[in-house]
Amino acid sequence: MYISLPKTLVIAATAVALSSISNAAVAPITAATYDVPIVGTMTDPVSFTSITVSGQTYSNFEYGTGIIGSTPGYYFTDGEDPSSAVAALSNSILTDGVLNITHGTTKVNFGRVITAQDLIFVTELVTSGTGETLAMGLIDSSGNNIAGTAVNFGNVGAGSGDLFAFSAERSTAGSTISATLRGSGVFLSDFNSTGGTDAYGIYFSDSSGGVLDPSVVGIATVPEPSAYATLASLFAFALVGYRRKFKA
Ligand SMILES: [Ca+2]
Ligand SMILES: [Ca+2]
Repeated sequence: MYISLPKTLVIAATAVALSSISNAAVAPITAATYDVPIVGTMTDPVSFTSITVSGQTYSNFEYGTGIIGSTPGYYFTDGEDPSSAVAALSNSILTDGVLNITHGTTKVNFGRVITAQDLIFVTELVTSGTGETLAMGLIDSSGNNIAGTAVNFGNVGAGSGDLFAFSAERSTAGSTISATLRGSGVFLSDFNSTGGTDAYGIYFSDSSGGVLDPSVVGIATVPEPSAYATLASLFAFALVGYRRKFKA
């Protein structure tokens, strides 16, 4: 026998399925928490413990290995001194990074296939205005650019406020930069295409020149709804046990 589901029920079920997939075009990091207290102008190393993008909070981060074609300068604060620009681009530290990267040759390889659930986020040192315009394409497992994937995402800090202020030193001149930090994130679906190849990372730059100064490039995974369900059921069991214990 053919059972026909009411149309409204089908629509409701579809809406639930779609709403569980969190996706966005380039979206700013609107809130964050850090591993050290953020007070005044920071001069010590700072890393994220969580970020919020498009209303979703992420706390599960992976960073990659920087690949730098040219030999740019880099920046860091008084409390840190990365060994190289590659080191500054490969770590979780927000207060060090690479200066004025070159288009198409600055990359980060995350060492695994990027999935539809991975938010790719980039933070940027800002010395004036609201940050630079971000261009990004995908790279394969060998670090080669995947043709046809690149897209211009617009201003890296559009719609957001500064995350915090910090005082950076240039590796080359030894001069100090007063800066703030902004950041944003994208999903695989936001790229022009995936090029039909597994993506392991990104190549990126300022879309209007070469003045993007990234401090961290990472991926943050959308929490699995099933993980929430498991946690919720564990919590329910624990609560039942707790109540029983007190009733006994
Ligand atoms: Ca860094
Ligand atoms: Ca900048």
